[in-house]
Amino acid sequence: AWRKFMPKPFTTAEEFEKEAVRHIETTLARSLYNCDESAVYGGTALAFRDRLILDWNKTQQTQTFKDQKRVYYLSLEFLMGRALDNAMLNVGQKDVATKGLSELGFRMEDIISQEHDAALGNGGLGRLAACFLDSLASLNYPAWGYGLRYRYGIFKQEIVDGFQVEVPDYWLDFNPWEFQRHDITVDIQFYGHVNRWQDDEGKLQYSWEGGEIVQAVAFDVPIPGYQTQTCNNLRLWGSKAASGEFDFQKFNSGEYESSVADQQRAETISAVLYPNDNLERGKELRLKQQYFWCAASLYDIVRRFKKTKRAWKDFPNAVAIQLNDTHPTLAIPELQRILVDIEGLEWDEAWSIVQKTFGYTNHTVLPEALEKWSVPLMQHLLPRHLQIIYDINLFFLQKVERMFPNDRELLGRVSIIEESNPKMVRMAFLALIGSHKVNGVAELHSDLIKTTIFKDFVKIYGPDKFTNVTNGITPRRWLHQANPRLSALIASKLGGHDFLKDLTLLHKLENFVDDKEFRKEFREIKYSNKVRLAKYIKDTMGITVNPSSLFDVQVKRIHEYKRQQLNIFGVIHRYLEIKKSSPEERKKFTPRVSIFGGKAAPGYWMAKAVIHLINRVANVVNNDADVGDLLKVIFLEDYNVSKAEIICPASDISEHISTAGTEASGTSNMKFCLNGGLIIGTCDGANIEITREIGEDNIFLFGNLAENVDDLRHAHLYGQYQLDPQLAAVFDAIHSGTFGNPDSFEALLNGIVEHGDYYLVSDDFASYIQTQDLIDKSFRDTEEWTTKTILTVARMGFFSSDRCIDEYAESIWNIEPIAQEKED
Ligand code: 26W
Repeated sequence: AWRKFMPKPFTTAEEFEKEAVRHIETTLARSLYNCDESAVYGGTALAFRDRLILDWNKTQQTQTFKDQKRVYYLSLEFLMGRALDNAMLNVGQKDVATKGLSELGFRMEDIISQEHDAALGNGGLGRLAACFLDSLASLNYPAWGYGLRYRYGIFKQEIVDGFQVEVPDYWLDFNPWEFQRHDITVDIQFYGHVNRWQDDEGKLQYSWEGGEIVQAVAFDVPIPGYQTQTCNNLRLWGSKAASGEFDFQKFNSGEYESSVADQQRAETISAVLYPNDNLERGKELRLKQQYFWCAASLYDIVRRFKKTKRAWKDFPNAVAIQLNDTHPTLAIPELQRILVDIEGLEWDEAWSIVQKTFGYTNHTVLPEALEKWSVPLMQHLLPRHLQIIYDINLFFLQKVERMFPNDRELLGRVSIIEESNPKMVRMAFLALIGSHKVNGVAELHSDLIKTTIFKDFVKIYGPDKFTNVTNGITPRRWLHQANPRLSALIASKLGGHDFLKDLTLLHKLENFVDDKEFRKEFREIKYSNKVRLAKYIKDTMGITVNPSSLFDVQVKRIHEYKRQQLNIFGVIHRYLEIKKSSPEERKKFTPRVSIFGGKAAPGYWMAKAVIHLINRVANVVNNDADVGDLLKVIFLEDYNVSKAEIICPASDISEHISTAGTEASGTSNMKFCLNGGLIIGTCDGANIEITREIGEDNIFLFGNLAENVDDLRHAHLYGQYQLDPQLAAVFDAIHSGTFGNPDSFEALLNGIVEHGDYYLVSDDFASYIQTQDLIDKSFRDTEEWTTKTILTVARMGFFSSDRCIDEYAESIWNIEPIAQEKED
């Protein structure tokens, strides 16, 4: 009946202004005569939010009504970045709003940049989750994300005297994109003990009693699809003291302080994102976060299923749950506990439901990143779950024993429990055993997990349990939003923006590779993106860089395996070459700007030393009159999603140079290529598939192959170790104090010279330098370079996260999109 009262979304600039101004005056209570950019951001966001909410409500209603199978994406990280621009482009009203804002005297760019990044993630894994949500909604899949509502996202990075300093990222002052659901709360239990008894039929029953309760509160975030009415939901859980927990006894008996302290302790669970990337630290609070979020999410999913009154065996036909790495693995014993202890199912029946429900994505083979939790800690925090894990393990090992009798060593190798002191629960094994499919994130990576960490499990389950889904990125944010001019140029040639929904259409650009006018515009767009980045560098750092120089970019988390040290040693090598050449010889150098960005985990000293070295080198090189425009070194502070949107369209070359076999996929490699930048890279992760798609002529590969890495490492430790002579010259320069006190870099150099060069920096150095020289030559040939960059863009269609999500939907989740009703 109330349909006739439903608000109508704005359609013209004037209607937009009316809505925005109304929100500024009333919702935000800001008078128009002291209205600044932040207020206008608020009004604009709220005007678009109204529009989104209508789609959102309708989508949720339709999904409930249709009752098709849904997928739930469990991720401890969602690196969303800003929401406004994305909302405007997806809804398709950005032009209207831009006109409206300019009539009010504001520039759209300035308004967009008022928004705080939602930085609830570390790096690749969190950003992948965000791209997946965009694709799921754009393809009309019924899907929810589940995560934690951290009050502090990844820290803000400041560079002080060349060192990284971490500053807390409080981002919730004004966040119009979340809705607290005061009515949706779940009580989550910790600690306590297990009671065991026999019921009337003599069956053993278990219940988990006592301990403490923390309340989970739902915060919902709308996820709009591109040019569709589908608007999915991301549910983030915040923690607070359970109502019974805020102890009125204590409160009244004068223990006000301790009752407030209880409250704060509860809120600590969702306070802060752990800033480690690819490094496991085993902290109790992290385990608490994991269980809190898994238990709340499962309770929610089960509650929704129970409303449909379907039989339990139907659960996997209604629900698919994807585990984004091992962080949500506790969802497996938690579902088993709900089904057996609470719902009264038989163990085997429950376990078969569990296995059909879950899928597990592995994102790393680095041993230091594999999660293990100590048995005593789990016993203390989650006593019933530990029992269940032991039972899962027992039944699993019995099965292995029957398949491979008398292989004790095999049992030890595949056991979920590592027999160390203390004993440890191996989360990756639990995730694998509790899922029906395990996938890697690029072909090489998916092959590697089958021959290394999960080798024994291929024998046990057969190869079909393992599959590959090569990562992708959303072209909406990473092309259309980040590079609007390139998107418009492509649209003008392909007759519209359909390629944003089917990225393989880009291949038609090959028809224009010889079109003079097109080539010129393509180059001009790259140049203007470089001018924009140069201006950003000037404004934030006061350093002038020449946009005609070759822009060489490496932005990603700082990690030894990603080898930013190889890059900076290469820069030093170049500097030494420039210094020793005559003024005449100097004319032959291709002017370069080496741009770095990325955060180091706060306790990762080696990564911090790399940041320090880059900044020291920058100081020397940028102030050396002999060098001038030939070389500039820039370390961009606080690399994040919104900065990536400026950086990715502005590169000529980007570096993806991890030691072969260490980078599971990489996704920024895709972002740079899609924006017409070329790659210098190793044969690692998705670089290999990028090469296959775009052609060997259009990528600069170098270095040793994954298959040789073990032998090389072995040779370093037990054979004669020969430092590459050009690298030795670089080390001499560092030792002689060219870049300040060499003591700061002792550990970094010793890792290579004394401790076996685990990441093969020296082995790959000559090949790296040679390849960089090749790039210099190629870049000077503007026509050749233009052809390479156009062909690269044209052939990147495969790397859309839409393709990736369709593969998950088909081969892992078995879900279908919701048919869209035609608009009247
Ligand atoms: C427990 C500590 C910890 C924290 C984060 C361990 C591991 C992680 C992540 C799995 C690390 C990560 O982000 N991995 C990256 O995932 C991307 C998306 O699949 C890949 O593209 C990257 O290659 C991989 O490093």
